[in-house]
Amino acid sequence: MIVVLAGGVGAARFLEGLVQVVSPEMIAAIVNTGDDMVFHGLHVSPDIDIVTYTLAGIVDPAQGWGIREDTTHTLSMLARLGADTWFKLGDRDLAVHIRRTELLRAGWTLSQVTDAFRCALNVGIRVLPMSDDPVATEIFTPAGWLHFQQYLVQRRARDEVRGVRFVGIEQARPAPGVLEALHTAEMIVIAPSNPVVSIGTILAVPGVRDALMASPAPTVAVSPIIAGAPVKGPAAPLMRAVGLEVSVRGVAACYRGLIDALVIDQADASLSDDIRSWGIDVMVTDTVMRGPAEKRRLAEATIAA
Ligand code: FO1
Ligand code: CA
Repeated sequence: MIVVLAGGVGAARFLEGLVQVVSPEMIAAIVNTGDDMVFHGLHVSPDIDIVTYTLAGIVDPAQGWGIREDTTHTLSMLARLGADTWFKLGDRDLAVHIRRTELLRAGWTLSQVTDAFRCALNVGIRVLPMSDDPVATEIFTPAGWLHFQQYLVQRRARDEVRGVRFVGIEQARPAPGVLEALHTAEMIVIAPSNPVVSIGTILAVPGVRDALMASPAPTVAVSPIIAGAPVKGPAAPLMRAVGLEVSVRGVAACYRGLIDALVIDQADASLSDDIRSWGIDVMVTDTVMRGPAEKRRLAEATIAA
């Protein structure tokens, strides 16, 4: 079993490559739920949905989130009724949140709902929420503490970042299957996701970091930073806020003690020796995932590392 720690878009694209080289039933993704938020009374799990929609082949390819060719009639009507509609939820996407919320209210856990949906959408890999307990990633800014989605989407990541916290993390238990997957993994991969607010959240769930450290399996991270900048998202201010350099060196520092190898882009080859001097193997390859062939090659390079 290959176990992948996953955030949203970067992880989903990486997993698309991995399923080309490893049979899907041999893959389990442990997915960040700190970005989850309630909109219009509905439980939205962005990273779980991004991973599931991408592997189901229905994601909007330009955005990397939401459903391809979705419409927004519901949101328009909600706006007319005075609802806050800064979070763009398409009509088909809303069906997922309606059904998820209905099942959660009927007593299902988030893991059970997630598994039912990935089966319904013919996704072969196991999709495990990091926890069934509520965790909210919040960003401290001059405007106070903001939910991650408020910081990122509503306020377009414009506020100065002064801190990060995961509300509820101390009480959060790893979801069923998470620790078991880490204990029995033959390989652990940290996907090219935000090290602070995607992977950092998963690692902060009590027991997860220890399970990773205790695993004899080779652990490889794929850098989400290329040439000093993230491929997507607000990683730079978030990394700086927790004292990490925005570079593959900062990624390596963040995962030091956890990983055996780091996959970095050719653009960062000159930093390899620094990272190797910390006892981390470095694999240099083209890490930009443009099309299916590049995704596949990155997955192959990661396994080779
Ligand atoms: N990201 C945006 O930048 N704007 C949106 O309006 C937006 C809506 C949205 C709806 C459903 C969903 O699953 C994801 C959505 N995202 C949106 C992406 C998402 O908020 C973030 O990219 C992830 O949380 C980061 O991993
Ligand atoms: Ca290990």
